[in-house]
Amino acid sequence: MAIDRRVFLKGAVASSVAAMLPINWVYAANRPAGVAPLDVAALTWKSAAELPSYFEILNTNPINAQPPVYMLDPATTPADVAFIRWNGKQPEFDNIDPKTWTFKVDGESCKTPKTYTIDELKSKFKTHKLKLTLECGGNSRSEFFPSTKGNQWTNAAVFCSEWTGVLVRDVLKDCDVKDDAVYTGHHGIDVHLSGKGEAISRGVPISAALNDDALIAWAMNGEDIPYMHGYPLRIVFGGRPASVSQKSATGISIRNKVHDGKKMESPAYQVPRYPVAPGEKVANEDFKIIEEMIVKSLITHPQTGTEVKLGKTLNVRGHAWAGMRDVTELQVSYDYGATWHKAKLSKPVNKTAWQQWEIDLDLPMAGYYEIWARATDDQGVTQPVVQPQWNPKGYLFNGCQRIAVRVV
Ligand SMILES: Nc1nc2c(c(=O)[nH]1)N[C@H]1C(S)=C(S)[C@@H](COP(=O)(O)O)O[C@H]1N2
Ligand SMILES: [Mo]
Repeated sequence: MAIDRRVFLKGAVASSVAAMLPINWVYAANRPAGVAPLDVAALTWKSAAELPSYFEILNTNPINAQPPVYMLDPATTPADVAFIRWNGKQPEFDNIDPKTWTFKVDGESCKTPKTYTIDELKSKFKTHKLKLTLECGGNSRSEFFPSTKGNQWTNAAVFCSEWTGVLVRDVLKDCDVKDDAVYTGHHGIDVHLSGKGEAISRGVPISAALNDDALIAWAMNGEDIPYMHGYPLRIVFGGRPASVSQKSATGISIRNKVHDGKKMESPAYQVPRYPVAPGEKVANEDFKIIEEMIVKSLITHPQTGTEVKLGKTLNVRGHAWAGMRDVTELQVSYDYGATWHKAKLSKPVNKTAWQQWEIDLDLPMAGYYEIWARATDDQGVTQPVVQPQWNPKGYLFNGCQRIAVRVV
C-alpha cells in the first residue's frame, strides 16, 4: 500500500510542532506580529476544540482559554496567543458578512442617531493604529485566598495587540453628544447562554469615551480581527476591564445615566466600596464599578524551572502596565524582597500600551531562587508582594508574579 508522502509529512511536521510548543517556543519573541506558527495558521477558530494545544481551556461553554505566560513574551501579542473570553453563546460566525455589518450610535443623549457600514467608518473618519492593553477584570483570580467563583485565570488573561480603526470619540461626536450624557452602552450580537438577551453589554463614563485613546477597530495586528477576538468590528478600550471592549460590536448607546446593560448590575465587574476581610460577605449595594485596571507586571522570560549555569548572566524580562496610568519603575528581587534591583523600562508607545522591561541578573551561588517583579505607576502606587485587597468576585489581583529558577 502506498503512503501519500505529502500528507504524511504534513501531518508529522504539524504534530511535532504542536507537541513542541508548550515546552519551549524558541525565538517566540522574534516572530513578527500576525505570522502564525505552522500548525496554527488559521485565525478562524470557532470552538474550543480548534484551539492549539498550548491553550489552557478553563471552560468550553462559554469558551474561556489562556496561553502560558511565556508565550506573551513579544511586545505586540500575536493574535493566536491572546486569551479568549466569551460570556455567553459565541456569535454564529458563519453568518457574519462584513459588507453588510452595521454599527449604530443611538441613546437618550445622542442628538443625531446614525448607522454606519464598516466601509463608511473607514472612509468618513481618520484611521488610527493603537496598541492597547486588554486585561480581564478577573485576571489572576486563581491567586486569591480564599478562592472566589469564576474562571480561575492565572496571569495570562491580558494581552497587548495593535488595533486599527477609528476613534470612538470621532464617531460619537459625529452623532452629536448631548450635554446630559453620562455613560456609554456597548452592544454586540452574542446572546446569553439561556438564548435570551445580550450576553454582555457594558460601558464607560462618557469622559472616557470622548478621549482620543479608544477605537472602533476592524483589524488586529494588521489583519482581520479573528472570530474569537471580535470579527468583524470591535470596540477597544485599553486600560479598563476588557469587558468594556465589546467584540463583534454592533453599536454604542449614549446614555443619560450609568448604563444598565447586562453585567453592569452589581456585583458583576464591581468591587466593595470599602476594605473587606478575606471571605467576607458584601451586600450588593456596597459595590462600585471597576472603571480602570491597576498597576501590574508579567515575567515572560525565563520560564519557571529554567536552569542557568553558575557565572552565566540571566536575562529576565516582561511587560508592565497600569490601567490608564504609565509605569515609571520596575524592580526585580531574587532574595524574597530583601533587596530590589531596577530594571530597564521602555516608554509606552501610546497611552495604555504595555511597557517592556528587562534586567540582567548575576545570581551569586548555586541553588534555588525565586524571582519577583514589581511595577510602580506614575502616582507612586506599587504592586503588593502579598495578596492585594481580597474581594468577593476575585477582581484586580495585582500581586507580584513569581518565577523559580535554579543555578547549577
Ligand atoms: N461581544 C462580547 N464582547 C466581549 C465579551 C463577550 O462575552 N462578548 N467578553 C468581554 C470580556 S469579559 C473580556 S475579558 C474580553 C476578552 O477579550 P478577548 O477574548 O479578545 O481576549 O472581551 C470582552 N468583550
Ligand atoms: Mo473579562
